[in-house]
Amino acid sequence: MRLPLPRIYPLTDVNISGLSHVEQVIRLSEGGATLIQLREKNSAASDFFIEAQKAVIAARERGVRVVINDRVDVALALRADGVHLGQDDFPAEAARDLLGPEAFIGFSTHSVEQASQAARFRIDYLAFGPIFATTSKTNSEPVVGLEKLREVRRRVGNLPIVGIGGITHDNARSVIEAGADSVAVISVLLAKPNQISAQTQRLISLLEQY
Ligand code: 3NM
Repeated sequence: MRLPLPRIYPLTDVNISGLSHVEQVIRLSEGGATLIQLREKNSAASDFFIEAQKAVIAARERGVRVVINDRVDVALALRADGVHLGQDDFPAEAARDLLGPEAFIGFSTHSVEQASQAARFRIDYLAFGPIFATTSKTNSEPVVGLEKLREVRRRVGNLPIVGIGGITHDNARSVIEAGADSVAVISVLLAKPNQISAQTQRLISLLEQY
């Protein structure tokens, strides 16, 4: 295990923010984010590569770690800090073999069974969600809720857990209290692009006491 997960883990979203990945990285890091996932579900690999490269450079200049959603090839080529994989993405174990022991690898799970299984992989954290209802992900899985999160916490030993889905300033503490180490968020930080830094700062200070 490398560096511990920060309490907040923002994901970029060009549609929700209306901003490029690099601009989102700049604003999120100005607000205090230290780990950011670049998530791109629409653009061509060639376009995403260029955008991600700019974002990785900006992140590096600011001492921020960057994880690439889904694209192991992009993560490898850009020497990003790691990759985040979904259930149907490139297999996590194969990603570990490709990226090496230092890469930061996360894996999405949507049920207690998936989470228990994921705990056997060589991953750095598992994401569990959606904890609450979300409109940020198309074809989102059914809501899992806080009780299932508590169960996952009991089952996966000390593997770090990232709660995701519908997390806001109002419910973020409950996610940490239920056993998540970190909250992954999109819309609460990005929906108002000129408030990204302020909302990031606000969420970090809200979770500071834990
Ligand atoms: N993955 P927001 S929920 C990208 O359940 C993503 O794995 C989820 O966005 C999962 O913070 C989700 O705006 C969307 O709800 C998170």
